[in-house]
Amino acid sequence: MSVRFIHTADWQIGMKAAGLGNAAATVREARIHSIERILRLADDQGVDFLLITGDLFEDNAVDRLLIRKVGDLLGRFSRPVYIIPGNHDPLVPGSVWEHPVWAEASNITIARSADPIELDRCVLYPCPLKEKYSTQDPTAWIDAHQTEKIAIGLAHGNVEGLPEAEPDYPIPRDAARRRGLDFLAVGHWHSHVPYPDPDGSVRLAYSGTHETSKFGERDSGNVLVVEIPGRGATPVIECVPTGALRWVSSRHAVNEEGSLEDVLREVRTIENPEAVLLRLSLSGLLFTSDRPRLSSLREIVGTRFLFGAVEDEGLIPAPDDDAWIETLPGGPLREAAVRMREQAVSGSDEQARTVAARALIELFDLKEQSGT
Ligand SMILES: [Mn+2]
Repeated sequence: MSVRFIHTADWQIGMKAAGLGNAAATVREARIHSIERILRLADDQGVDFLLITGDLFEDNAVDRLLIRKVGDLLGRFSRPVYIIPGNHDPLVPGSVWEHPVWAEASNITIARSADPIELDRCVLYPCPLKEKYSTQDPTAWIDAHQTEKIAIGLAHGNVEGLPEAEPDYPIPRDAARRRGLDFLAVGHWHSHVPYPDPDGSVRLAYSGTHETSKFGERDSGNVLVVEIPGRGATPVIECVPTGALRWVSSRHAVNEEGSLEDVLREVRTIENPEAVLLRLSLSGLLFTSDRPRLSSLREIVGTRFLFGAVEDEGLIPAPDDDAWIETLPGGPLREAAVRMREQAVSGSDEQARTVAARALIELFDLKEQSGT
């Protein structure tokens, strides 16, 4: 008798999305719209239930209206939903889990204690978090070896081997086998990460967040549809994209005249820019003839995308390309430009070089605008 479910985590509802200006509201709303997409997927796939393994909310202080909104959304869903509190929304006095919406919805179970939940064809082993930090393995209490039904764990923490120094809620890499689980659904890491056993079967995985939450996430914006054919059988896992927004970090080192043209071309071909957050980092040499292209880039990135930022602090004026300085009127202005030029190329430290390069670029722009 198989069990089929959706594993998701880290919705981080109420996330501030700071530093994104006008795009922040859209980014926050997208996290709620993607929930609707997950519920439709659950219906299409005919799953038995939904597992949410922690950090459904950004923190315990989020707007109570948001809790009501998400609770109602899940409460209207036709299938059971099992939720564990994570380290962002731990089960503490005054937490989001005290809101009446959770008791109103008969299909939602907030796991408030580390006790098995026995269902028709499986047993769930939830590991709710009750504080923000801990050095304890949250799955340590589980012993499912004697269970005859399919055994599924729900946990939130850092699987051993992640590039994080702090031993915060550490989860052993072989926790599923060690505890006798057929599958251990883990939250906390925002990218999808499967942990294959030596035989290739995956019994422990991060689903990752359902909607990308920041730049640099490697494989986020998905849920996992998991089917376990029977007790001891290898889970069949499908990673399904659910995110609507794309966060693109693009780095370019430009060192030849005209190479900004390639960057422009790439930026112009990004599809659905209104659903893309773009961070474009430029480094290398800025040639006078490329200045209009840089202006075009700034204009396109700044207006066409949901959010766009051009980080061009790494650009310095090309050394052999300072003819424009000679066209400045003689006197203090030209002398200052010459000194900045020297600083930009051979300043004593990186900061001094960067500051001088910025000043020089701004001076050039001023010159262009004034037509001198
Ligand atoms: Mn977390």
